[in-house]
Amino acid sequence: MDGGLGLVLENDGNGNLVPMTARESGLVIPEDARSLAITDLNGDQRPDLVFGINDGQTITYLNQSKAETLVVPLSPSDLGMRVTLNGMTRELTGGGSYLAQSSPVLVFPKPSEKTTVEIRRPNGSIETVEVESDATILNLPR
Ligand SMILES: [Ca+2]
Repeated sequence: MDGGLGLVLENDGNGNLVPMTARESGLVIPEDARSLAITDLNGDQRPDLVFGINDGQTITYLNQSKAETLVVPLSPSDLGMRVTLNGMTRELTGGGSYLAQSSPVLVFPKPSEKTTVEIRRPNGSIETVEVESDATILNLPR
């Protein structure tokens, strides 16, 4: 996002990030992008992208995936919380983008069977909770 088209990195499944061409990613931001926030704009439980443009209008990309998700709604006071589901870890972060902030929601692929989720809270405590296979939202115990 330095005045070019931007760059999307795809995880190859082995922990390596591989650059995608604009044609492959479908993302083209031809203007002077300054920020990126991730949030669910249309309430379909799939994260959408919101680009802030320097001296220009916001550009949004709605997620076109049909994949089902499990969302974990958090609050800004949960910054630093890590949630691990089926070997995939998500962490709630703050800042990192100019005058923009992503939603405090973690999104995972929907598990195909009942599974255990590990929660690492900002104070270092670790706990586990069970998630049913048909769950689409996981509200963590407070
Ligand atoms: Ca969405």
